[in-house]
Amino acid sequence: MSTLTQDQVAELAEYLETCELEAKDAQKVTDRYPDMDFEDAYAVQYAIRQRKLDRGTRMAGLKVGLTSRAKMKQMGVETPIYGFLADYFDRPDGGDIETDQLIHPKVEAEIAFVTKAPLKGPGVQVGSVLAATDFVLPAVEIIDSRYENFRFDLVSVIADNASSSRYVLGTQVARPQDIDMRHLGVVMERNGEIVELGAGAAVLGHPAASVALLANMLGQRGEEIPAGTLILTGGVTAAVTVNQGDNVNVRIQDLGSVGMRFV
Ligand code: OOG
Ligand code: MG
Repeated sequence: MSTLTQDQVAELAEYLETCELEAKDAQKVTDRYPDMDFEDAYAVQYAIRQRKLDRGTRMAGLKVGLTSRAKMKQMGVETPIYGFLADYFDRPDGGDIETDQLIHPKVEAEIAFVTKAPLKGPGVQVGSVLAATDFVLPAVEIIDSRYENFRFDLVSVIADNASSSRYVLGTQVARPQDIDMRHLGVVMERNGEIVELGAGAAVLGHPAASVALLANMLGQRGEEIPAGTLILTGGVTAAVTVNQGDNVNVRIQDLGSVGMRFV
């Protein structure tokens, strides 16, 4: 079911995307349209993606969010969601993140996948994901909800492209058969101090389950995850607030580290 007209979807997409591009707070979309449902929310997200494509922005991959208990508890929502990664979200390992382009960034330690074969739900499981995975690598996602104080409901955050804003990938990759992703230790440091700890299994029992979930959710729309897709599987731990001047480093066992400076 959907409740919004095409004009309302287009108007919300323009509104939220402008807030993203200008780094300013947005009013929750459900304040304006309390009856909006998931279908409306994804319609707004896809309309934001189309606005970027029409402007010549390329898509760099997909992300799944709210896949660990730590993240669900922190945000007060219990259902995983997905969003897209645009080319200009990408920052190099060891590089700078310009805080004046963001509202109130937080960092998340994540395990990223790159596929080598298409995945199409329903029925995708951990085993089929591992067989279709080229390699995995460590990642930090920088999320920046356009909503004040990151206070949102599920519909509002889906419309806001799951708070996506930047991401940094590590440069060391591993083949899925060479590592046990459930048992990978994850350590996040801010300015040299440990702020979060976790293990791969925090993400839906196995990070590949997050990719399976994504394939199955997209399958409901008749879409697939194409070969060669980058997928961020979701924060292993709670997200950590960062400010200008902070250095962040995430180490993932067997996958090396990834770091960035907030300038
Ligand atoms: C929504 C995005 C969550 C993750 O990895 O769980 C996310 C948010 O918490 O603002 O990217
Ligand atoms: Mg994330």
